[in-house]
Amino acid sequence: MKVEQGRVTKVTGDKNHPANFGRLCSKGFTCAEPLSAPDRLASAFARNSRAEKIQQLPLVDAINQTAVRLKKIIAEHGPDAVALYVSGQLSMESQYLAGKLAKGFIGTNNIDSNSRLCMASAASGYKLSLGADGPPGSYQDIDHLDCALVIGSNMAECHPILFLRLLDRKKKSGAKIIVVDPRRTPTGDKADLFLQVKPGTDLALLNGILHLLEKNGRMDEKFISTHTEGWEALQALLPEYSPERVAHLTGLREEDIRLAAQWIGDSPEFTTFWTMGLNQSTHGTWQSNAICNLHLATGKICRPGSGPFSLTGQPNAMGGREVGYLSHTLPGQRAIADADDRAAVEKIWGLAPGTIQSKPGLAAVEMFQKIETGEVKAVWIIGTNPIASMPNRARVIAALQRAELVIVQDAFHPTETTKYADILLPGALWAEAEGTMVNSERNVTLMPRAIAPPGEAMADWRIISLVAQRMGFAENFNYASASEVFDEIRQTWNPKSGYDLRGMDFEKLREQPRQWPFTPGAERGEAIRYLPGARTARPQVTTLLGEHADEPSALRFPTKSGRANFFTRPFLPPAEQPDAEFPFVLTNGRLEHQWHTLTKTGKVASLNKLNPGAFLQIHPADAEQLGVHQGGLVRVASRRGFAVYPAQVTPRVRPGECFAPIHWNELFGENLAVNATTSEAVDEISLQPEFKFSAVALTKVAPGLLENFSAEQKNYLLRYLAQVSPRGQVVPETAPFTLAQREFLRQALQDS
Ligand SMILES: Nc1nc2c(c(=O)[nH]1)N[C@H]1C(S)=C(S)[C@@H](COP(=O)(O)OP(=O)(O)OC[C@H]3O[C@@H](n4cnc5c(=O)[nH]c(N)nc54)[C@H](O)[C@@H]3O)O[C@H]1N2
Ligand SMILES: Nc1nc2c(c(=O)[nH]1)N[C@H]1C(S)=C(S)[C@@H](COP(=O)(O)OP(=O)(O)OC[C@H]3O[C@@H](n4cnc5c(=O)[nH]c(N)nc54)[C@H](O)[C@@H]3O)O[C@H]1N2
Ligand SMILES: [Mo]
Repeated sequence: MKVEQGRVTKVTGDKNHPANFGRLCSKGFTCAEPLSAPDRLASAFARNSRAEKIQQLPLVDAINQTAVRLKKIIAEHGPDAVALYVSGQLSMESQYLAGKLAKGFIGTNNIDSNSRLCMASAASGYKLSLGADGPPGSYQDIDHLDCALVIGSNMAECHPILFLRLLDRKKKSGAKIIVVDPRRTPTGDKADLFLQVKPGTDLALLNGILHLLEKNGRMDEKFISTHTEGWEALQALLPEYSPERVAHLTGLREEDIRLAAQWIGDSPEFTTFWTMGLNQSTHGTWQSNAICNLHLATGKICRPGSGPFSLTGQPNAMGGREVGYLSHTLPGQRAIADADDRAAVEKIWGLAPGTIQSKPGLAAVEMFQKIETGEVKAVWIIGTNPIASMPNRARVIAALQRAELVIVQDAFHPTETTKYADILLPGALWAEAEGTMVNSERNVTLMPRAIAPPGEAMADWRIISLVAQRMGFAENFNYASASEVFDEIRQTWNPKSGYDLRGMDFEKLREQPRQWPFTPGAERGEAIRYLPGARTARPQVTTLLGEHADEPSALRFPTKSGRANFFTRPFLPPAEQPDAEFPFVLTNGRLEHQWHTLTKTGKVASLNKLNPGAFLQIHPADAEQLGVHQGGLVRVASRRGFAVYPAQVTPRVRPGECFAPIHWNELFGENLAVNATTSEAVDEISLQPEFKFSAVALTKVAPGLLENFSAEQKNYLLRYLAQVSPRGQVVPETAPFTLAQREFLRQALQDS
């Protein structure tokens, strides 16, 4: 960031950053604009009762009030009456201190994060299959792979810089890209083989591919016998996944399934990339296991160019997972349920043995359910917007209305969630506070403070530590800087999982990002995990990537036996199935130029021009049946609620299915929130909700008055509106139009 007179005047990519080598996506280029948006939350607000309007007050007073009101609820109802709901967009220092306060000092494990909606299934899948969370490889794998399976991931729009790297590899080496998505996305457009799968059937496909790999003699017997357990049971399942049956279950052509298996088998190096299309499923953990199965069976793992690579969503969801910000985890990739892990953390936190509760706390979906029933009385939400992003929005609204105390710590106000707050705390954004974040490949980046936060806004970690101090834990939360918090996090290194930050500190991180595992005294971190001695045998880890790590005997997975686990994961359908009343399947996801609930990108004119508003993709055959034209309004209703969108009639979706972007919620108009429709069904292991699959009914919304205007009248109005609304976006919510009229105008403006 180039800063002049306290303002960011230019943003450029860092050519030396190992994740992007200076390339930025549209959101990166424009990331300075929201910093100075007029709706920045620059001071604290509070109210004593819901009948009152929230009032501005000095931040110190709000911090005091937060501590006093939390303590009162804890005194009356016990520590489990309090919950924290945090975010993968906070610095590692903030995430760590939130967990320390909850689990170590308040005494509740009721802290969870939006990672539960995001990476939980990949995390539990990795832990079961390989013994520890996190991808075993690095982004450098892209430069060495011969085949990429991109499944349940719209990489072109959601990880655009990495996708460019993949396209570079394809161009240079002829590597093949296989994309699996029920929707033809921009990622699918670039695929050598695009598999337009029936939603929710990936597990059948993955088992079917493994079946063919085995039949084609592509198993790595030596790897299986030396490094894995459970192969026989899995092998016994495979004959059930014949190409015929898999074609039937997935809606794919048999020859395409065979071709995918052939390419994977023929490729010396093969990497799988997956994201929400697989994680946000009631079988998300199983799907992650099935991916690991493919790599373990072929031995294509832990070597340059090969491995199961889950792409992390938020900038620091990986850091959060590592510092234990989920309700079942502890710092240093540790587990609440493990007595040794609890003891290790109690020691670091200076707590008496047995202080940390042994039972996992409430995971996100259940947390809001328990707030609604009144079991949980207070919730402190930091860096996430649950009214917009949790499934079954009606429940989340009811929960926050019912809660006795809602504290929201955000950088903007209003958001869909801040209006339910009793106390609002102003968090600084990343460029305004020093802190670290960890990416998918375990690179720790130090974000130096570029500019001052607005008004009284303050680094999240500092707000959390001040609240902790006021609650009576001054000694344990007395940090002068983020660097001091980081130094404590380094102590949570874990020899069992290989999590190790000891070799880095803020001084080293100021030079460049560093990858873990990074042992003390090492020159650099390791690009591939689970190869003890890799560093000593080959001091230049980067050279590892040129050659083959062909000594599988060196490999040791962080399980008890040192072997990775195969899991037998039969295909099961999604929790909710279409029926006569709700005959369509709704899926949802992201667009390239917007970020989540739009608190940032929604303020950037250039991005709004590129992705101006909500829509529903429906197949032309369905549109015809419904009598809906391009831009006509469609009501999409599930058992839980509904939304209304202008139709985007396109063969990119399959007949019987539809897709809506997640970004636009109530701040942008009525009935736009896709999560009004989504379901709270969760994966039994990861507790991640099945956002990607809801049974819905579609109906045409009767055309509004404007449909009757003459062409001349419409043209006049459009020219007029183009002048008063140069951003070409929407007629303001306050304008005296019905939703139908507003949507018509918005669509018409967009077309013009
Ligand atoms: N531009 C942009 N980029 C982002 C974000 C953003 O908001 N905007 N958010 C970040 C975050 S936090 C995350 S988690 C990632 C998410 O990154 P992605 O997971 O790539 O994004 P989504 O659009 O949520 O979902 C990906 C795809 O899953 C497909 N899908 C739906 N159901 C199924 C299914 O049953 N099987 C398969 N195979 N695919 C299915 C959808 O059609 C969609 O194209 O993106 C990150 N990057
Ligand atoms: N239907 C459906 N729902 C989904 C998904 C989906 O694919 N489909 N995806 C899920 C996934 S993967 C994710 S990750 C979630 C994302 O869901 P959210 O986390 O709710 O989305 P954001 O808009 O990123 O919200 C972040 C909030 O934190 C604030 N904020 C940003 N930076 C800071 C900071 O530094 N400090 C503080 N204190 N506040 C900050 C922002 O203003 C914003 O209000 O959505 C989930 N919900
Ligand atoms: Mo995410």
